[in-house]
Amino acid sequence: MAKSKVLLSITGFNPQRWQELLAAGRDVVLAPERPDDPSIGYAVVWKQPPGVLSRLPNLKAIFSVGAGVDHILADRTVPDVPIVRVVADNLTQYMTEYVVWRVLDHHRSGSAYRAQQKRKVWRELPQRPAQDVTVGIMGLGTLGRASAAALRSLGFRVNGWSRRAGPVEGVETFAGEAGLNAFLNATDILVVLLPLTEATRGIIDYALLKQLRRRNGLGGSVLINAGRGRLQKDDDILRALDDGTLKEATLDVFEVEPLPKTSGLWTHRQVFVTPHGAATSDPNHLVAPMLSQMDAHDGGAPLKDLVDRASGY
Ligand code: NDP
Ligand code: OXD
Repeated sequence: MAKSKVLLSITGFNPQRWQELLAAGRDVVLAPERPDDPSIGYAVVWKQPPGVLSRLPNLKAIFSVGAGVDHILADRTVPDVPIVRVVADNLTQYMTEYVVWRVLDHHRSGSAYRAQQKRKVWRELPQRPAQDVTVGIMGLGTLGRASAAALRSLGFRVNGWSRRAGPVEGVETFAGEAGLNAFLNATDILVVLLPLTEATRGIIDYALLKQLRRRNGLGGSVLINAGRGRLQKDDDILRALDDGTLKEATLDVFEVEPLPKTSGLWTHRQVFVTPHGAATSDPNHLVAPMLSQMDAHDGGAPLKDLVDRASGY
């Protein structure tokens, strides 16, 4: 029997490589000729246009091109079929590199040295050992745990916050609303690796940033957000930077993407901006496992890395 087709629906970047690689395993449809095309069994999507999945009668599962799935669930018409997200060593490695890079850069006064270099200033800045610094990670999932392990191996103290309580080796863990303030009060560098859900939208606001620890010698607390932009309030971050609540921030994600040219975050001297590229989804690493899952599922195997629709991640 012929394999069912894959609908590839990607907005915001070129789907060509995804299409080429998927076509090695199944027929690929970029836009169905009919919204109720019965030959489509799977969809591979990033920010699909609303409604594009809603009437496919034989859709068996939706594959997200990323680890996050808020871009899929934003479309209220998404049918009630399983959603598979990306859990892959390659993506985890990229995110771990990003988090370690940004934590070390803040920790080792990267922005101050870059400013000194511009003025040809030869002046050594104070150092403190990593053991004196606590990195608090919001979101202790696949990506948060990997970053925690890498930071621990460098000597940082690592705390983590998640929805449900549970132990993580070498990490002091906090959970839920009840644990949030204690977690923040013990955090010097805050790393955000949460999914965007109804419960997390806008969580990184001024009041939350005010709870971070500001210890003498460290020069203030630091925010690193590589989760999702709508977890944060851009204006609250600017306010916190301007009144000294925050010393510096690294932001990979923003309320509106691409970050509008008018945003004060672009030019703020205490802000480091990257264009939602902390961990790129690389089709060369991700398509083969997707095709294998589709074949295995057609043969009766359960899907892996499923999203819990009720929790939104
Ligand atoms: P996971 O689903 O593995 O982990 C999510 C973590 O967030 C879990 O620890 C979960 O808690 C916690 N969490 C969820 N909701 C809440 C809540 N309401 N309160 C407290 N904690 C909560 O996701 P990943 O680690 O794989 O990815 C995390 C996010 O990173 C993605 O959703 C995506 O938005 C973002 N991302 C960004 C990229 C970029 O390039 N900038 C690239 C890849 C991902 P619990 O453990 O209790 O379930
Ligand atoms: C993801 C992303 O969710 O790249 O994987 O943002």
